[in-house]
Amino acid sequence: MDWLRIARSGPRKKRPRQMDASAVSSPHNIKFQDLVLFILEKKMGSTRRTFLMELARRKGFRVENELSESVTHIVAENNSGSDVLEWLQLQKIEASSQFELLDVSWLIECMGAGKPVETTGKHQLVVKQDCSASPDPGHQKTLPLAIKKISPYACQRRTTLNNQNQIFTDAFDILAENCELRENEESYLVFARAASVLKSLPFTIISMKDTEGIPCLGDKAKCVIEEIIEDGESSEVKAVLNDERYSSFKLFTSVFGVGLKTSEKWFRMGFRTLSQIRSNESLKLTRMQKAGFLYYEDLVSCVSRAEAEAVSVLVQEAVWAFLPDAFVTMTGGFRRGKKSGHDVDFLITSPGATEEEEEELLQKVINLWGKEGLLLYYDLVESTFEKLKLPSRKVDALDHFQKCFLILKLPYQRVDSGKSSWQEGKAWKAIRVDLVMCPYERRAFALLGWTGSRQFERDLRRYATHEQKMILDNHALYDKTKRIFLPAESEEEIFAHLGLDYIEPCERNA
Ligand code: DCT
Ligand code: MG
Repeated sequence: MDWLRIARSGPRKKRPRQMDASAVSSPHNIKFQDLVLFILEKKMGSTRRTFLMELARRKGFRVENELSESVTHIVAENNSGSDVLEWLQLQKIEASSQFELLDVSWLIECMGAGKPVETTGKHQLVVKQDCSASPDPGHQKTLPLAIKKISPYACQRRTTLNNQNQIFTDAFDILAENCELRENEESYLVFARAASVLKSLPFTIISMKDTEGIPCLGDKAKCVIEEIIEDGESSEVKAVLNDERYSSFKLFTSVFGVGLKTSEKWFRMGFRTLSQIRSNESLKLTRMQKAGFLYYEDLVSCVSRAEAEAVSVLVQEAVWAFLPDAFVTMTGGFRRGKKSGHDVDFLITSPGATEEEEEELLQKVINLWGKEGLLLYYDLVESTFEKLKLPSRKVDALDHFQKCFLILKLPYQRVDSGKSSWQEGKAWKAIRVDLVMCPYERRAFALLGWTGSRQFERDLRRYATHEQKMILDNHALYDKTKRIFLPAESEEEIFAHLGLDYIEPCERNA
């Protein structure tokens, strides 16, 4: 131990404490070889740090004087996760190092137990980002990501489903939704971006100090956070939840085929419940809305992963009956690792199909399901795709591929599990399915676009435009400076063209 250094950095007035001679001279036996501790002096003070280091060493722990590559556990006291991250940033440690950031309570428990105790959420100042949905453990991202400056673009952040700030993000999601229903785009973005950045944080915000240096948090967003920290809830969110217009719009738009315009009309007509609408015979409903009401209960209950997998088999069977070489990929939320969703999205593409075969596939699949009695509703939208057209500059523009919005009748016996959500005496469940057919050479762009999340896609396009002078949409990437299209065979290539680190689908839950 470097006693000289510690004695110098200790309080001036007091003399260095008299140490047990054996503790100073004899090296302690290291019992726990797998752990290398470093105790942060900041806010703890040197006296207490020295005491804890000595105690831990006596108990058989290896404790380093300096932060180094070999450290596995950093222990801090009176520091929040962001305090420690800020301090670490100044240390310029190698980004490859991996360690846990723990509160001193963990060390105290270890001292009591005389051995390392398991690190749990209550000890962790910064929790490792969970990438459980990724099949490749080599892609696990740990702490150093958080040390890097947080980007204002969602496509430069890794956002898993392990949300450490749900109390805040739930509030922002409600506020954003309310703005969206009121068609207030500007405020929608304020709240949606705040929710998105908080979902990416590897630590929980516990005080306003933790919000320092986090982008996308303006005064409006900070006020909401502060209120939740102080009172446990936001008065603005409470007001939205009690607002008649908000609850009516939420209810109306939960019907398949009902958008903002229809909701507005029904609200103005004085309707407040779905049964009022159902029983009013003078209302003209579209074919889509009729299906929406008919299968309402099934469609509002979320699609489970087991149900999505069963639908996937149905889609593959039907597609391969006509194009055996076709790739059928589940996209949307399920590709990002979500356990449930409001629909199941698929991208279909075939390397060997002629243009004609490609064009006819979805109609053939629909006809087959029709014959099999599996088709409850469909809307086939023809392709308006043109090879040489520049990508769309609109962030929210729908793509031009041929697609089909369906309601499928998923037979009960095709699902492995999740039977609890099924109604008694009914042998099937209505499921919303989206099929997209794209030309083979555009599959990487289509896959990237249909994987989402919405915020991730929005920021990818914003990033392309503002940081790279490129235009990206679901069909292509165009370099405005070089005036060329940049082709891509994979999502990785698109990220590389954009100068971005690759982000796994399970890290795109922005
Ligand atoms: N998408 C997009 N812009 C939109 C709508 C969708 O970029 N305006 C992309 C992102 C996700 C993908 O298409 C599928 O859309 P949804 O099914 O609406 O979203 P999801 O992420 O799959 O969510 P859910 O679980 O609710 O289906
Ligand atoms: Mg979806």
